[in-house]
Amino acid sequence: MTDSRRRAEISGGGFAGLTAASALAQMGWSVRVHERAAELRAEGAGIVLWNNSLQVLDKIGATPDLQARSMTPPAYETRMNNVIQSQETLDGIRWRTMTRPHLHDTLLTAARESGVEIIANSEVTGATPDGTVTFADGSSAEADLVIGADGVSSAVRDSLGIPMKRERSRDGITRFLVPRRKAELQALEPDTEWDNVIDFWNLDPRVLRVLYTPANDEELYIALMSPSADADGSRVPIDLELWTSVFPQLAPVLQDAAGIQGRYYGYQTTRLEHWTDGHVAVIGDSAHAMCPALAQGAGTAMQNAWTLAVAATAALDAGEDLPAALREWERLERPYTDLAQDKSQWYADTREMAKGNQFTGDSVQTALYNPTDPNRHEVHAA
Ligand code: FAD
Ligand code: 5PR
Repeated sequence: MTDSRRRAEISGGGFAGLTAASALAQMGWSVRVHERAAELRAEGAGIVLWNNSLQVLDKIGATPDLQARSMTPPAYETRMNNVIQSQETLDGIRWRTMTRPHLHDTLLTAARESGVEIIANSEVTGATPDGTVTFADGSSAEADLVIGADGVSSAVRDSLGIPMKRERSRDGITRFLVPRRKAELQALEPDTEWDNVIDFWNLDPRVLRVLYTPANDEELYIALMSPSADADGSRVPIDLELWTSVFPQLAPVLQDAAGIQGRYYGYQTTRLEHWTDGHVAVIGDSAHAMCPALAQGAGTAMQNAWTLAVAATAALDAGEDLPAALREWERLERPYTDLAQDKSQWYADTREMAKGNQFTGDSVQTALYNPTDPNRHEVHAA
């Protein structure tokens, strides 16, 4: 039996690829996701999602699953030298913290329930504008739409030869998931609200920062930032003596982190000349890797996955030219991602987040965006 449905082939089973896959499958497409790794799972520790991606999770039906093991902390607190600069309650801003494995499991379940075919050990080597995708085993496939959601080293992007600029920032981070140990932390600092996100900054005499993010009742995400030029600060496994001397109130959780190998990631931003070529589009880190300051790398990936699925489906329903529709999608949607990239890089370069009171103006525009509102562009134009 031949399948007369529209076909999408997606390279990469990360947050971008799985979101696009669920959306397209729910819009009637036949979808295959190719994941190079042997297993579908998320690397890394914790993650924060905002309204822009939470709206997409609502649409693909993944919210109940996500809610079950995630939280919204009472406030986002910023400290300098352990002195509180701000405690922002983020009223009116939808946000949630969780572990990366939990978000990935949630998206995987949604994709499977939507009828997506997910193929592990399937490495994509490239794509061509006519909608052909090629694989490491020498085979190839044809699709109406090919999506490169294969991360910062994207094979789909590189095979198309899209001009790209890469900028590296001076800071980087090592991330861990550790047990909450709330009672022990409370014993060390009884006046602290240990359910808050707490961004502990130290700039003088040495740049060292711990971003403390509760992910659920049992798990804590901690991110340890230092300049890449600081050999001891960026060492893995972490230099426990150094970190506990600067952050003694975090000793119990730093001790857990010291028992994990860890990996130091330098911040980078990549910008492409264009995100689409013929029947191929790139989304997520493949198209727009960004510094983590605004916590929007995955958020914008999921936002663009959704809007791409809507735009491609609408174009084919109307009998329009898909390549032209993809260019129009990029023209309308890209400014929101460009803004998130620019702002995240500015924060990374200036370390202005250390001042606190950051959730205003440009800095929350991406977080507040609703990519599922069909009238969103009219609202902005008006
Ligand atoms: P990836 O997650 O990289 O997924 C790509 C997938 O494609 C992988 O599974 C890979 O194995 C697969 N693949 C690669 N090549 C091939 C190939 N040739 N063929 C087949 N499969 C392939 N974002 C947030 O929104 N909130 C946060 O709080 C946040 N914190 C962050 C903290 C740090 C320190 C960093 C570095 C990033 C953070 N991000 C955050 C950003 C976020 O992690 C990324 O933007 C997001 O993971 C990108 O998703 P993706 O699906 O595009 O790419
Ligand atoms: N927010 C989050 C995060 O993980 C990081 C930053 C901000 C959720 C670092 O990993 O500012 O670097 C940041």
